[in-house]
Amino acid sequence: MAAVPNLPPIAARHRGLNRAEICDQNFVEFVRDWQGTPRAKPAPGAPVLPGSACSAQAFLELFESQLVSRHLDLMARVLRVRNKVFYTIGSSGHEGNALVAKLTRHTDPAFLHYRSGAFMAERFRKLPDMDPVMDSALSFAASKDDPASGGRHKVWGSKPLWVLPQTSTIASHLPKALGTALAIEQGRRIQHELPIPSDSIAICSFGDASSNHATAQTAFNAAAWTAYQKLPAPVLFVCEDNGIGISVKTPGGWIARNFAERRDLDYFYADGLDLASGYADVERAVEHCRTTRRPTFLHLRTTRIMGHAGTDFEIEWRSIEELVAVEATDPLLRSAAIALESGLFTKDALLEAYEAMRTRCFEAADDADRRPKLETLEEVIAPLAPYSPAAVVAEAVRVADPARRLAVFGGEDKLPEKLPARHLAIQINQALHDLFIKYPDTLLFGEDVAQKGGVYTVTKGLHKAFKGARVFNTLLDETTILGLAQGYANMGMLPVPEIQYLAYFHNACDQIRGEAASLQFFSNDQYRNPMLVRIAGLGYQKGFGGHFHNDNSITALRDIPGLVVGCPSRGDDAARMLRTLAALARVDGRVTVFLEPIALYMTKDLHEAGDGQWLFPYPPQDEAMPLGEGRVYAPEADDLVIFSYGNGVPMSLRAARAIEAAHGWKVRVVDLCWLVPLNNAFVAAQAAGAKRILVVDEGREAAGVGEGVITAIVEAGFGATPLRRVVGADTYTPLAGAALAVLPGDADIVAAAAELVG
Ligand SMILES: Cc1ncc(C[n+]2csc(CCOP(=O)(O)OP(=O)(O)O)c2C)c(N)n1
Ligand SMILES: [Mg+2]
Repeated sequence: MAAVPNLPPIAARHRGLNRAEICDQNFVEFVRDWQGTPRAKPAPGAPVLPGSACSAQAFLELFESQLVSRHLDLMARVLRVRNKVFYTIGSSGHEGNALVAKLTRHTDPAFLHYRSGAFMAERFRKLPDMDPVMDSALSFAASKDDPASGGRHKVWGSKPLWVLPQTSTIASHLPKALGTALAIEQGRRIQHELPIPSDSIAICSFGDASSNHATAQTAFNAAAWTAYQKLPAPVLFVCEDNGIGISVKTPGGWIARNFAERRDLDYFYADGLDLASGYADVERAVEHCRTTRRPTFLHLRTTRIMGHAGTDFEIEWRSIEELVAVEATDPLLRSAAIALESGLFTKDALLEAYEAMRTRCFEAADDADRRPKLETLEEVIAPLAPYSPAAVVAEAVRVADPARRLAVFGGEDKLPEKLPARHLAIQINQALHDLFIKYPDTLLFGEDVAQKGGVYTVTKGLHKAFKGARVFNTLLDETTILGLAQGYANMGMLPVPEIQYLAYFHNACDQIRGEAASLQFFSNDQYRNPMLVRIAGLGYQKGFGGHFHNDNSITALRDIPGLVVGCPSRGDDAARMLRTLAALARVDGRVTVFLEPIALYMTKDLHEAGDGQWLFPYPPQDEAMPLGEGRVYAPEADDLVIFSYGNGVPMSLRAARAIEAAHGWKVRVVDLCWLVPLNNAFVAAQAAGAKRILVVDEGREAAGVGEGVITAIVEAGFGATPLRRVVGADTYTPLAGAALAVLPGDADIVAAAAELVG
C-alpha cells in the first residue's frame, strides 16, 4: 500500500478554493522538501526499487504517462475558464491505470472509464509516432481534428489503439466489453477472421460507484454465467475504486466485499496509488485473464483529487481536513518519491520534467485552440447515419451461393421461391436462412431462439441448419443480448439479436440509444457496430393478450439518431426488407431494427376467412425493398389516400373496400414499411394530389409514427387536404377483447373516412 506522504499541517494556502492549484503546488513542494536518501540509479532492466516487479525503464515510462495525464487535467482547468477547453472531468488520482495499459496490448480492445488519461498516454507508446498530448488536447478543445471523435465529444478513443470511445453514461459499456470478449472466442468457432490476435482480451474500466449500476451488474452476472459453463469469457473488468461517486461515498470495503468472493468472477487487488507495488498485481490479473480466458475483476485502488469535475467545489461540501487527507494520497506524490528514492531523478531534474510536461500540454492546447471546430450541422452529423444507396441496393440483391442454398434448403424443389405462397412468419424464417447462407459470419441469438425456434417459431430450423455456434440462446437479459450484439459487431461479425417482445426492448433501450447507435457518431465513423435487431411486437394478437405481449409503443425507437427501423406487413416484403437491412448493416455499418408485427405472423387471409389473400410468394433473391420506399396499393386512386404500416395495412385494405362501397371513392393504401427515418419525400409524393388523407397508426397517439406522417404532409404544403388520424390511445393495452377498445380497428377507419365526406 502506498505510504501517505507527510504533508505539513494544513497551512493557510491549503484552505484555498482551487484544489487543482493546490495539488499542483503539493507536487512541487513535495519534491522540494523530500528528505530521503537516493539509492544508486538502477539499470533500465533492474527493479525500480528493491523487490518491485516494475523495472526502472517501465517506471520511467509509466511515470511520464502519469505526468501527461496530470498536466492535461491541470491545463484543462486553466483553459476551461478561458473557454478554450470544454471538459474538465479529470483523471487525477487515477494515474495508476497506466499500469493496465502497460501490461496489456494495444490490440486488446479497451472500453474506458472517463478517468483514463494515464491509461491512454501509456497505450500511445505501443505504436510509433503517436502523440498522446496533442491528440488529447484536440479532444479537450473539441477540434474537428480530434482523432478520437472529430470534435464531437471529449472521449478517450483511438482507432489504431483499439480504444472504442465511450459515452458518459456510466456502466453502459460493460455489456459490450463482455460481448467483445465473447466475440474474440466466437471468431474461432465460426472460422471468422478476427481483426485482432485470437488471444486478445477485452478491457473495461469503471468507477466504484458505477459497479452498483444494473448495467454493470448484468455484465458481471453474464460473465460469470458464461464462465460457470466453462465457456471462455476473457474480459478484464477494472474497477477503479476511489471510494466516491461525485459526492456519495462508497461504503468502506464495499468493492472487496461485493466482488472478492464472487464465484466465476476472479478477483484481484492492486494498489493503483503505487507503481512499484501495484505492477506485479496488475500483471497477475492481466495474465490470469489472458491465459485462463476467465472473466477477471481487477480491483484497482485509486483516489480522486481535484473533485469530480472542474465544477465540483468539494470544499463546499467536504471538510478541509478530509480533503487534505485525500490529496495526500495523490499517486503522483508516491511516484515522485519512487523517482527520487530510486535515484532515477534528482529533485531538480524531476521538477524540470514536471514543468516541461506542463509546457508541452499548454503548447499543445494552444495549438489545438487554433485548429478548426465543427461549425455546420452537416459537419456534425456527417458520421451519424452513413448511407450509400447504390451500394446498399447492390448488396441487398446480391444472391447467395446457389450450391449452399440447395444444401441448406434441401433441394431444388425446396427452395423457398419454388414453394407455395406463405405467411409472414415463414417468409421471415426463409429470409433469415438466406441471410445465413449469404453471410457466414451472421449470428442469431436471444431468448428461446435456438432449438425451440422462438416463441412464434420464426427462427425454427436455423439452429439445426447452422449449428450452435451461430444460433444460440442467451441468458434472460435484454441488456446482455444487445451488449453481445455490439461485441460481435466490434469483431466484424453480423449479429442478428432477437428481442422477444417490444416491451422488453424498452428495458434495455440504452444499449441501442446510448451505445450502439452512437458509436459511429462519437468515433467520427472510425468504429461501426452494424447489426440487425429483430423485435417482435405491436398489438392485435388473438388469444394471447395483455400489454407486454401487445406493446405498441414505437416512440422509444423513433428518436434514436441514426437508427433504421423497418416494419413489414406481409411476408414477401419482409424478406425484401431484411435483405436491405442486412445490406445497410454490412455496407454502411448501420444499426437496424426489424419490428415484426406478431399478429400478422400467421395471418393468411385478408377479407374473408379462407381467402388466402395475405399469402405471398417468396421473392426472388435479387429483389429488395429500398430504404424509404413503401408499397402502394392502387397508386392511381386519389379520392382517399390512407397511410399506414404493420397491422394497419391489412386493416386499411379491408376498410378501403367498405369506404369504396359507402362513398364510391377510389382508395389508395400506402404501406410506409420504413418507420425510421420516415421518408418525408415519399410521404409528400403520395399526399400530392390526394383529395382526402387518413393516417392509420396502430401505435400510441403521443409521439407516434402518425405524428411524423402528418407533419411531413403539412410541411410539404398539403395541410389543407382534409385529413384525420386513426391512432391507438395513450394507454397500455389491456387483456382480451378490451384491447380492441384502445387500438384502432377497421370500423374506426371507415368512420374516420366518413368524417371526410364533403
Ligand atoms: C447512468 C448514469 N447515471 C448517472 C450519471 C451521472 N454520474 C456521472 S459520474 C457519476 C459518479 C460515478 O462514480 P464512480 O463510478 O465511482 O466513478 P468516479 O467518478 O468516482 O471515478 C455519476 C452519478 C451517469 N453518468 N450515468
Ligand atoms: Mg468513484
